Amino acid sequence: MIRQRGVALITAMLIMALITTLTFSLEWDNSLDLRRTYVSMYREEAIQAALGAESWVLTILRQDAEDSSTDHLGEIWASELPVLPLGGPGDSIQGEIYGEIEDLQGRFNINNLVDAKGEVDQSALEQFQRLLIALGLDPRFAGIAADWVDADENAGFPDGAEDAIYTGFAPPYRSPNQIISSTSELAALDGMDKATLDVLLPHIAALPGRTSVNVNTASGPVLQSLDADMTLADVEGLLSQRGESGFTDIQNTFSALVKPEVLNQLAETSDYFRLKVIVRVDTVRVTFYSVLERSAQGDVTPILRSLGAT
Ligand SMILES: [Ca+2]
Ligand SMILES: [Ca+2]
Repeated sequence: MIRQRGVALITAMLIMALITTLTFSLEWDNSLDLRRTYVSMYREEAIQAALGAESWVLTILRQDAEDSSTDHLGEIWASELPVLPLGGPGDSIQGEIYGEIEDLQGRFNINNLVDAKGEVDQSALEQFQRLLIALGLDPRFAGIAADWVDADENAGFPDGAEDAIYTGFAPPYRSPNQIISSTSELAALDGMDKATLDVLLPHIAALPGRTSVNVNTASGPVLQSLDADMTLADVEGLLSQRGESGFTDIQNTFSALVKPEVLNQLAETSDYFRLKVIVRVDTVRVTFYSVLERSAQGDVTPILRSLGAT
């Protein structure tokens, strides 16, 4: 009898313990659910705020096209957007939004590596090699990137990589053999590593079709890539000459520094910009990117939006 009662007691204690664990676990799940709901709500609010900033930026770029005939770093769009608080003093949710606009034509356009027929453009290939060297990176990546976007399946020589290489990787993949819409694709290039990509990415863009370089906004290494004989002193001279308001006469300034076929591809205006917005709502942070295309008539349209890490 005593023995049986003992068993009953132990069973009761076990059931109690189980119920307690179950309750605790339910409460934990509930609080996780609640947290998940808040996070997805805040994330949605952050994206809406970023879209609001984007439409504001469209009007800035539209207005810029009306007000000026060139694009340079002294213009309103080039200044960092002010940090704006989200939510008033009494609101329980606090956050802020800030961002910047960058001229993508101040960068080397990866899609310039091929012509309209999808064949490698030798002069762009050499320019990309010079950019890699100016950045202290391996110039072999120029030929490997050219193979990535060129239409054929013949690996370039001496530097190249086509599907014969990529299909041997684990997991295997194929090169697109066409122009790309995101420079992050270059992470897949044969031999590419994060350290190289981190140095390269701020100086390259992937724009729809071939574009000219806006020398008013180009980085030092991009200016240096314009000619094999361009020295660091030349680049420093150019940067100090252009100051914040850009070059007054690019033909005159560059004709002695670059070859005539490169001179033809230089510009002092831009059609492509990238907006980066960082929004914080409570503990949720969202980084929003939008590539903006401005037409000859001054209309501005978002052509590629993405969310990324800060
Ligand atoms: Ca302008
Ligand atoms: Ca190819």
